[in-house]
Amino acid sequence: MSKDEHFKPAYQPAGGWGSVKAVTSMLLKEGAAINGSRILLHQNKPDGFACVSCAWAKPAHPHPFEFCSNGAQATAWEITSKRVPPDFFLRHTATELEGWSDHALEEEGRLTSPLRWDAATDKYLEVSWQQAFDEIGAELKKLAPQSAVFYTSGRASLETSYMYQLLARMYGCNNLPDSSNMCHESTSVALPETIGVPIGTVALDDFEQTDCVFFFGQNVGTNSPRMLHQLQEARKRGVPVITFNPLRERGLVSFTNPQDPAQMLTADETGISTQYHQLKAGGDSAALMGLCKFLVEWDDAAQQAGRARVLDERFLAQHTHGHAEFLEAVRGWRWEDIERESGLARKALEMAAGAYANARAVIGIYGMGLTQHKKGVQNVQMLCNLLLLKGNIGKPGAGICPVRGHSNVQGQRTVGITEKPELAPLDRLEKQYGFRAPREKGLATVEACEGILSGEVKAFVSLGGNFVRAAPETALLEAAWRRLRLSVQIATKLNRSHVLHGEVAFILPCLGRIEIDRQAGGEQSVSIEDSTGHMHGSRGVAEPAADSLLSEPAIVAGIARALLPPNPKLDWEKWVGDYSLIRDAIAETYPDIFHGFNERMWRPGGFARPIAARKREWKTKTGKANFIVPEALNENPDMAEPADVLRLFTLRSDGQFNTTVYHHDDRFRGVYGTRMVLLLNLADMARLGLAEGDRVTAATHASDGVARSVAGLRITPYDIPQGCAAGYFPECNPLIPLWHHAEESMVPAAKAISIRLTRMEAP
Ligand SMILES: Nc1nc2c(c(=O)[nH]1)N[C@H]1C(S)=C(S)[C@@H](COP(=O)(O)OP(=O)(O)OC[C@H]3O[C@@H](n4cnc5c(=O)[nH]c(N)nc54)[C@H](O)[C@@H]3O)O[C@H]1N2
Ligand SMILES: Nc1nc2c(c(=O)[nH]1)N[C@H]1C(S)=C(S)[C@@H](COP(=O)(O)OP(=O)(O)OC[C@H]3O[C@@H](n4cnc5c(=O)[nH]c(N)nc54)[C@H](O)[C@@H]3O)O[C@H]1N2
Ligand SMILES: [Mo]
Repeated sequence: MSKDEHFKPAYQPAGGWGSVKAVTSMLLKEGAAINGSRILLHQNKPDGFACVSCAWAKPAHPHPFEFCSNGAQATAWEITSKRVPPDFFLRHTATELEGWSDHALEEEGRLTSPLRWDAATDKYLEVSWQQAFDEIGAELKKLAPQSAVFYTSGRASLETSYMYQLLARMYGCNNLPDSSNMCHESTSVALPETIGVPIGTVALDDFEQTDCVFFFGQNVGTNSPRMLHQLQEARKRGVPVITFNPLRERGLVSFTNPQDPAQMLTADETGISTQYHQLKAGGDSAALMGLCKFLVEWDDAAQQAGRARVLDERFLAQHTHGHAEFLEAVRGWRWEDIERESGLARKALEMAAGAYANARAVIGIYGMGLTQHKKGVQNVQMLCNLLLLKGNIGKPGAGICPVRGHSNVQGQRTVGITEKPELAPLDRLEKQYGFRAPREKGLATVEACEGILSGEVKAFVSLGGNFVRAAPETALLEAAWRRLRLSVQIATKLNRSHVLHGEVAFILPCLGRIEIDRQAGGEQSVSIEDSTGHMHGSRGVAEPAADSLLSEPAIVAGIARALLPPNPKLDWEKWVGDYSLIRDAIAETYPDIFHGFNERMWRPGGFARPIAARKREWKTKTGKANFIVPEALNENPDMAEPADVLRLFTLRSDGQFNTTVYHHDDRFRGVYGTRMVLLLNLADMARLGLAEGDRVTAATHASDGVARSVAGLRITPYDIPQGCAAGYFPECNPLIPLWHHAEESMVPAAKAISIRLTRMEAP
């Protein structure tokens, strides 16, 4: 154990002094203390910038400090005073940088100049913007459009995203995978089929009216901490919060509000979860089935005894389709199967079902614990089934609430970033811009990986993100990544997807959202959509990290002008001069959502897009909300699990934003100084002959002939169900086979991977 590594049980509540300390030390470390605290006052304010961290809703009446320690951390990371000037690359070859950690690469600071990799010296060398655009355009013109991929990470604004999808489509492909292909795509596939909308139905005011909150596989304290405000208010009103999560997460257990001085001084903790069910990873469909089974049994008994019904009979009859089949299927599932697959006792499920039955209005919140499974779509649909049983969709205080990840990941889909041509208004785009839009299905993330592995994908353009670290099958993917003809990275900070590169490779550094964006028409603002379908304006407040940076819209336009023939209906240059023209164009393509875009974007709390299911209008094939009967309750059907195999799920720590590792501590889980850990149940440790501190190699248990392993993981005992193991994302990504993904949505099944452990000899 290195001297910096230590482990202690986490005792502090989420929020509280811990977060204040974390904010201050991050600002100091990034050399941004004075400026930083001024800038933070503008975070998530109606006239300021939308936080670059999570996508949680921004209230109309924000707190004076409407940010969490993680949002502040993300801000400090972006406005850092550290820079990566071109001479950094004269000192380090790309091959040398491959040896650097995720943290070390990004820690160098903000990229400042456009760079082109030079084969003779193995170094990235400075080029002019025009040269970069011209060469990228020339390379892409040589390729068949189907062999190029235009990936987006969920941070880019609505304006940039709209331009980017136009660029790809005018070039000739729908290859527009998005980080949401690894994230909430299970939601985007599940919800249209069941309730006729691709997004959640809950708005902030529903939290004020709810009676009960169910929480599945979302780590609010780390990943969407501002939601703790709504949860804490609800708890003060006595609203039960019922959590299903294999780990006891601090943020779901208790919370001290750092904006409430009285609570800070007394260290008074509000308990968040009133029930905490530590189910087996991948046990959610079974647990949800158990809840439904109790409700149906109680309802059957009530009918027999002539008492009031437990289910919402009128809602079922008037608004749903397939309820009779679903109730019949529920009656048929056996308790022993439900208990085995969920890892929960029937008694525990009864308690949770009781709280549900007693509530007038229930919100179902969920995150990656549901979506990143082989049965990810089914999981989301099972949660819908539960909510529908008592009419908990489309009434005040109730609804389904997927917690989106990146700050504009939902919005990118709204303005056309999708590989599925049927989800983009292609006819309208054709008319608006006078071109023939490609109609072939494009590549989703997993398919893009397959294409890279097979060599069919030859060019990869990345609007943000860190694809080779975020995707599964790391070893094969990294090797294939080097065989790309062209890699183009539009980015703020250096990461592994840049230092590994194609034959022709560019890094194009861009402004971040927090920075002032000066264009021909003056200072520009952008917009984003939050998790609850509200659109917000965002105005940068910090001085740009370097004069040589271009904005994301300017970079997309630069590539477009080099690549595409001139088009009398589209003046990219004019758009870059004045982003309100891009918003006018968006409003023309999507009038229902974006009419009056420029006027409405500064409304406090944002403007809401129409969500039909909120009004109990069901835009489904049946015209009703559909119950969907699950096929099976086992969530890991494609990976065998003999007795010595564990089910691994991958996690985010308090010190990271996805592949951006701010530091190596996870204060809520008591892990300090390292991320190379494996959290295990003590009984499993005893059974497998492992002791705390042992170093192990984890190897994927699969019979496809590919060896996948991660060495050097430290065994750390933890409160986790037997048979499960937890490790960090992205360190554990080499263990995920590319074929191990959700059935309909193709989201990599990062929350259930069969692994076997071998102890490493002490050095
Ligand atoms: N600070 C910070 N904020 C972030 C991010 C970040 O990295 N750092 N990432 C952003 C992004 S892109 C996203 S998508 C979101 C992700 O936010 P979350 O949806 O919270 O995702 P994870 O942290 O991957 O895991 C969520 C929780 O699922 C639990 N879990 C694991 N397996 C299962 C299971 O089978 N069933 C159940 N019920 N629970 C399970 C884990 O214990 C964990 O508490 O956060 C966003 N916000
Ligand atoms: N095992 C496992 N794998 C997972 C997950 C998991 O839970 N487990 N989660 C998945 C999920 S939910 C997601 S969303 C993906 C995340 O996948 P990505 O979105 O691809 O990855 P990020 O780590 O968010 O990208 C970080 C990089 O974005 C760039 N960047 C930051 N800000 C900006 C900006 O303003 N503009 C531009 N152009 N670039 C910027 C920086 O260069 C930074 O290095 O990972 C997925 N992978
Ligand atoms: Mo995500």
